[in-house]
Amino acid sequence: MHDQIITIERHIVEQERRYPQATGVFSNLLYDIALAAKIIAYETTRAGLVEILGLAGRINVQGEQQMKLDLFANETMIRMNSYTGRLAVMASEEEEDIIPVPEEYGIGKYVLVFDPLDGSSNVDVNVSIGTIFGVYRRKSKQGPGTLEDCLQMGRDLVAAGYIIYGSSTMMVYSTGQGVHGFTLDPGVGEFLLSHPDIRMPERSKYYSVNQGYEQYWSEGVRRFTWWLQGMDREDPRKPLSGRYSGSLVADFHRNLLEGGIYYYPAEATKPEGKLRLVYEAIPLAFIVEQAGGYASDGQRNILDIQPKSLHQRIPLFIGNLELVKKAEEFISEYDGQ
Ligand code: P6P
Repeated sequence: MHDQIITIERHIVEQERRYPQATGVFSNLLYDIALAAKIIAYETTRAGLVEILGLAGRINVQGEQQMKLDLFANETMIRMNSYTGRLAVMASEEEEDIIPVPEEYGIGKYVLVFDPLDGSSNVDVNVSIGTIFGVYRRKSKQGPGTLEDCLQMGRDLVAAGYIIYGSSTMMVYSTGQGVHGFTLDPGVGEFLLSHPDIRMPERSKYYSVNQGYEQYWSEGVRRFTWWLQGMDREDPRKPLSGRYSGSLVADFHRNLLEGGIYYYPAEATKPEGKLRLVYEAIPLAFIVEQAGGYASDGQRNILDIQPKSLHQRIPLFIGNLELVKKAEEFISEYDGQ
């Protein structure tokens, strides 16, 4: 019996077949993202070999030094999606404003929001980094897409996913029909289905948080962390292992496969936390819910939050449903929220 080899292209077509009215535009958009991922993956693995390492000498909208790989990933995502006629508008973590698509190539009905390279400070130390993306249908009626098209709630996502550039390159995505993982075979240049229908394990192994900031946490977050570590005498539990890489996509991916929680809470010095709502928290919240997990800002489901601005920050607790709900309980009980 020969196991069938399913490429991401074939998987996308098979998913499209379930929608008789599908025109193929959405499937082609997902191909475009997969192709952009292959191009970024190629450069990422070469980053140590060409002068692309080191700072690009520019400051991005986040006020952070832009690594050349940041720029390359951003340019690649924009170039691969600007001339296809499938998008009405884009938004990127690296761009202050929305990114219009050139009208002469046709204005499409989809919206793409993305963080082209999250965790890029890890490039120079060869820790896994990632691309995060979300796809919506445009809400505006015609003409160029608008800012409102990019500020939609996660409930309205039609697809979301991420690419992790690590010991291997994987693309994980969902169109609302479960979560599926594909591993890039660099020799062939194809993403092959390696993790069909990913479900978060019942039992959690890890918790991911930067404990260097513990002094800035609220009482509720501190107590939640002690509970995770098995130090809550009123509610003892088996301690989880701490795993924090400084790369959201890498930590999220590990917890998705092995069970656990990642959190970047509000802090005294960062009342909205650090992570971005539109192109980090919302797409990953869509993925985790499709895999049986849950994502919250400490009080509400991330997917039910209406974004107000493109680069809005949000506290994020994401992973195993039981653990995220427990975080909400501690915050409610001790922080009066
Ligand atoms: P800190 C990377 O900059 C990032 O956005 C996430 O990928 C990562 O989890 C977090 O920030 C790391 O931030 O403050 O712990 O160094």
